[in-house]
Amino acid sequence: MSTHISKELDGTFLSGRVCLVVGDISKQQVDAIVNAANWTLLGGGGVDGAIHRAGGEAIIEACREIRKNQFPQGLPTGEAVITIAGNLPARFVIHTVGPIYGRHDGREAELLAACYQNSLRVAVQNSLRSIAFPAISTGAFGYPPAKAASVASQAIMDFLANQYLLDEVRLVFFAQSDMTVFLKHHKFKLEKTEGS
Ligand code: AR6
Repeated sequence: MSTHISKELDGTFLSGRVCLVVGDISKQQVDAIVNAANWTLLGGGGVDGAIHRAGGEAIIEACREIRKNQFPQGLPTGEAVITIAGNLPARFVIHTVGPIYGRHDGREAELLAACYQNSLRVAVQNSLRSIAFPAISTGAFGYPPAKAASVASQAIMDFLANQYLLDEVRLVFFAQSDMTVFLKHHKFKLEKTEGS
C-alpha cells in the first residue's frame, strides 16, 4: 500500500467542494453565478456581456436599483452585490468588480481576493449552496492568469475552511488552456489518500 496524491489533475479539490469546468458562465445551473462586472453595474463585454445578454433586462433593472439606492457612486472594486438572474439557469447573479491590473498601487491581489471572499460571503448570507465563478479580472482587466490562480484559490480555500453551508464552488474557464494554467498555479491543498 502506498500514499499518493489524488485529484490534482481532474479538477476537483477540497473534498469535492471545489470543481473546475470549461464552459460558459451564463449557462451554469447553480444557485448563483458571479459576474465579472465594472463599477457601473450597467454591463460591458466578456462575462458581463454574456450574462446580461442571456439574462435579459430584469438583471440590468435590478442593477439600476442597486446603483440608485445603495451605490450611487458605483460599486467599489472588491465588493459584491446580488440580484435576480432573469432568464438565466442560475437563481441569482452576484456582481463583483475585479481590480484592473497595475492600477491599484500594488493592492491588486488583496482586491482580487476580496472579490472572491465577498462574493462567497454574499452567497452564504443568502443561504445559497452552490456558486460558479469566472476567472475574475483575467480578461479585459489584464490580471495575469497564473497570478490570479494563486490568489483566487487561496481566497476560496481560506473562506471554505471557516464555513460549511456552501457545498459547491465551481470555477468556470472559457478555454481548456485557461484551466491548464490554473491547474499549474493554484494553492488548493491536495488530498492524500491511501491507495495501492
Ligand atoms: N464564460 C466564462 N468565462 C468567460 C466568458 C464566459 N461567457 N467570457 C469571457 N470569459 P472578462 P474582467 C473569461 O473580460 O477581466 C467587462 O467589459 C475570459 O476569457 O469578462 O474581470 C466588464 O464590464 C477571462 O478569462 O472580465 C468590465 O468592464 C475571464 O472570463 C471588464 O470586462 C474574465 O474576463 C471586466 O474585466
